[in-house]
Amino acid sequence: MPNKVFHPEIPTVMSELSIPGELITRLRAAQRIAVLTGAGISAESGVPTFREAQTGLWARYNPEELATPEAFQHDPKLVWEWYAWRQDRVRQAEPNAGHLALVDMERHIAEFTLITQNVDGLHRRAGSHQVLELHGNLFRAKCFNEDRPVESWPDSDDIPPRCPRCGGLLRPDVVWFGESLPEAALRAAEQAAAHADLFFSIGTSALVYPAANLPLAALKAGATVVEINPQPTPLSSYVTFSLNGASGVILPMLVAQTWGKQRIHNL
Ligand code: BV8
Repeated sequence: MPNKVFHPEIPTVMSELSIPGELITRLRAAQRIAVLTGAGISAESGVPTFREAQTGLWARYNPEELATPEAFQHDPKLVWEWYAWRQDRVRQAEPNAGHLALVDMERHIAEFTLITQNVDGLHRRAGSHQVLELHGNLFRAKCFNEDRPVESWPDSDDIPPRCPRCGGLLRPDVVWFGESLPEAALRAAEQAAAHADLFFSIGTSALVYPAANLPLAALKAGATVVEINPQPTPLSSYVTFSLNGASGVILPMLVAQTWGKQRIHNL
């Protein structure tokens, strides 16, 4: 398969069987890589993406309306149960080959930063270490009144449960629309984007800010930006390389063609 001719001004689209040679060359030379992931990287683990049609009981709700403080104040039980349903979906899921390929990539790169919008914790379960969770984590709870984490609470029939300190309602420790992102995580993500040789945007619709600013900031700072997504996004026309496909297929291929076959993970 002849290598694709590389036109820097035109995103290079991956041929169905191989990663563009120019990208492999840049990967092998890279010292600093930053990766931003979205719900798409967990799709092959069976975890529904954030905007795809919700199933069953939740089909009639719009996630962007549920993931807000207003929705929680209006119907705390509904919102708490939506997150409990998502927790169950994630508990039944395993990290997929895409998550594991990022664990392999981390081993080859001097400075590797994994930034995720996902709240499912699958990158850590896959074995990634330095993970910046921009939007929090499904499996952590905090007090709605105090805005402070709550590690455990007494069994009760209350839905949502109550804060053992002040009796206020517990809520998921995730960032809802209209809420600020964790400052330290966002600052570290912005630093990683500003200094990366290569920036990957993987499995995200690139619609949600400030996360969606990160690949653009990397591009502005002179990084090679690579998008991995079966669908085009608002970012697609700006990136250096556009790899159209599933991250669970493309990432293992990219790691194998760049650094050779990886040890087989006990998936
Ligand atoms: C903020 C956590 C400052 C909860 C999420 C009005 C007031 C305030 C702010 C705003 C406003 N109007 C706009 C904003 C900004 C707003 C925003 O960006 N809105 C958008 C919709 C326009 N942002 C905010 O509110 C942020 N905070 O700005 O604070 C502030 C504060 C106060 C007042 C003013 C300003 C907070 C944003 C965080 C929201 N929380 N999640 C939860 O999960 O329940 S965001 C939510 O979207 C998820 O976290 C998700 O991760 C994120 C992004 O979605 P994606 O991950 O991209 O998922 P999606 O389903 O969209 O796409 C999946 C992609 O995968 C697709 O492209 C698909 O093609 C691809 N795919 C599918 N299969 C595969 C695949 N890819 C690869 N392989 C596959 N196999």
